[in-house]
Amino acid sequence: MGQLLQFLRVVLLQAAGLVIAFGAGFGFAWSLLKRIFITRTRKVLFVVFLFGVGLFFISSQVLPNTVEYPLFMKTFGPSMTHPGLPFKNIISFFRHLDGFERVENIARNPNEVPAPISRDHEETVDVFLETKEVIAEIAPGIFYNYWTFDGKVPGPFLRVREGDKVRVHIKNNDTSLHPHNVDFHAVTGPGGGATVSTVMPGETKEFSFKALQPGLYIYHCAIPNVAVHMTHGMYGLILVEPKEGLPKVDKELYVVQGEFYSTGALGKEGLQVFDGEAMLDGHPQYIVFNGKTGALVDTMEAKVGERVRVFFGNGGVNLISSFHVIGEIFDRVYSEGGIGGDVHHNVQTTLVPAGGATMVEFTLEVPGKYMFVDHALARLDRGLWGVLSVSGEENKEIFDGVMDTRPITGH
Ligand SMILES: [Cu+2]
Repeated sequence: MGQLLQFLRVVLLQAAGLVIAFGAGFGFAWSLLKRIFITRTRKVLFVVFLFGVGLFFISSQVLPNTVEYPLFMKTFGPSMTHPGLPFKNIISFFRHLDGFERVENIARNPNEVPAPISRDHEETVDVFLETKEVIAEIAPGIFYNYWTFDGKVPGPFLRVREGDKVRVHIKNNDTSLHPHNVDFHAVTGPGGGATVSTVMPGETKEFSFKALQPGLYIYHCAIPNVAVHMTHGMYGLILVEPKEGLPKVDKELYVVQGEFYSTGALGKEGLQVFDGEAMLDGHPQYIVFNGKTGALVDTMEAKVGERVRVFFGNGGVNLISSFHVIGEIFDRVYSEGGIGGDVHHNVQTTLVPAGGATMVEFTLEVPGKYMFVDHALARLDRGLWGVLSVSGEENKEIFDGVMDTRPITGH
């Protein structure tokens, strides 16, 4: 209830501001008219004339079809839904606020990667996904209504083998307020599965597909407005391993970049309402790895001598990622997540498009802290960074120097 009042306060303040501005403007115009036109009839006629002209020019632009937030949004996507939130949804969200699960930590642990597939034959693999709308912190003290696969962002890392038949079981939790579905980029078929997997709250569905081509693929919810569902956290990765498997490594990490659009400015505390206009404009308040700021701090560790593979995806919905690990060079990059084509060697920064993925591999030679970033570095301040801590023996042959531990405060 308190949160609803907080949201309504913003809307009411905006409305009050508008009334005050219009009132003062009208009073000012009226006092001017008094001087120009002497008779009352002429004054009134002139005001009616201005009102008529104004109505003619703005009517087609601003009259909303439904009452929603933000007001007056008009878009041209393939579905009838656009990134505004109908007021009735906002009200029902706040009415059900107590019914939502509060998730202590929305971030998917980057170490949650299933072991490589050891079998040498095709199988039918069952995959279970549950769509769930929850409330969790995006940053300390800042709460967001996440829509998820299995209550974490990103959804679970799925691992199958080329040629496998994948049987997908999708359930929409009964506390959800929206329908959801799943579109796997690994699927050959209409909508990547979205056309046959839409589940209303409380509903369960099943469909299957054959994993024809090896690669690392994004999966995501594709209910219109698709961008709105994705940017609430509905994405994850599925790896279709090639028949011969991938080269052996010592550690595999799972990282997905995503954008979050809130009406409150960056750092504004409390429960944040989704901002459809900011999404259309491509101005996210938060850009993060694994669902929240700090998700990859104190969660990634490795040892000198280990070979690391990062499964990296980009949930979008606007930005392209320039994925880079500070202090490392990617020995191998499976560009755009494709397996079976050329592998790129000795790459510093690799592009990952929205709705795309990549796999990078490197060997750790020297201990220390290695930052994961999108090298569009202005995004660091929106939360887009993580740290891989590497312990082990120094190797002066490769890296030698004295660490400067003085605080650096200059600009
Ligand atoms: Cu959805």
